[in-house]
Amino acid sequence: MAESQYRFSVGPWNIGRGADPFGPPVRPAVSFDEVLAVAVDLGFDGIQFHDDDAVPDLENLSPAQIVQQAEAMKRKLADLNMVAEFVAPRLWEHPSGIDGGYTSNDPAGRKWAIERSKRAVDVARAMGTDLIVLWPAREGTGVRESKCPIDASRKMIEAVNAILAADPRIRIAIEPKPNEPVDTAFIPTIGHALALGSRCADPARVGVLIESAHAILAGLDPSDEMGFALAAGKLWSVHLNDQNGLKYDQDKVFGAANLRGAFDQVRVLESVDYAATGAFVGFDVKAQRTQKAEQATAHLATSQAVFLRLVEKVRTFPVNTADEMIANRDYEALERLVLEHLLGG
Ligand code: XUL
Ligand code: MN
Repeated sequence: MAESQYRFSVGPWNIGRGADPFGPPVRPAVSFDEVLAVAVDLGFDGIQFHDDDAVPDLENLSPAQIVQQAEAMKRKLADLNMVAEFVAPRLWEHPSGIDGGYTSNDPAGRKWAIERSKRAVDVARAMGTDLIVLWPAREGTGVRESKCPIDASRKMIEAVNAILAADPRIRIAIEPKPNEPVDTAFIPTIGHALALGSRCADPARVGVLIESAHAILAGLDPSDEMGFALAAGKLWSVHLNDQNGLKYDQDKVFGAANLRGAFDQVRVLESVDYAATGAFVGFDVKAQRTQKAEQATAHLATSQAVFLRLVEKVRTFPVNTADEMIANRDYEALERLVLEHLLGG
């Protein structure tokens, strides 16, 4: 049974202003320093960064200035005993990425996306992390006939190869999501991400980050997605959260919609002693729009508390009894055992 200590991480975008597509912000902006203070308070060990979370306005800085600012950020984190978990190039907000980055129909857009990704590699190196996360946000279509899926697959591989070539130590974790902001994404699942990685120039340096909600949006079971990646030695980070069925990407508190599903995710992580690999447990959760500013970080504390309670639930699960039931093919008894255990019985 695993006994290792988990390392937790969070991104600045997880403490937000409460805006949604139907309304403006409902809370004041939260500075990066306040985010850091919350992370320290919660006992988190790592911060997840988009490239411009780490180096604001990087499009208007020289490569040398970018590195200088990233180094300053590293020092700021170190003073608080924190590290950067990963850096993700934010390709989906800039005008040059309007039609997707790597799969844009505009060659200038594709060139920009690769250059921007190389700057993200510089930022990662300067902040002391070897992990780049790629969420292929707009790498897909709203109108299916607007891009060729065969070409898109080739362009994605070219982009991943260019990033790998930028630094021989950099690793890439692809974070797939089937939709939003695009209607249909080219890399919708972990299977697609792993297949893409296996066709790149250096497959050993391409893995995945699994977000619970993204798997659910693809109609898949997050714990099985994790199991599939773990079997390949490719689960390099997780974004735990929850999702109430096929809606927009909700980023709910971990376990809030499906506590048993959350238990199953923790169970699969525990089964391989994920904590011992040094990989982080990240929470990609958002505060509810209705939450008042003073309590708008409770979603992080709750996600962490639920995770740790579920670790205890996994560690105290009556495995021998379950094994007997499985050997006897008495899955109704197993169902009852799991439910009673989760209910505290
Ligand atoms: C989007 C999402 C991103 C990535 C990081 O749904 O999850 O925030 O986690 O770019
Ligand atoms: Mn995420």
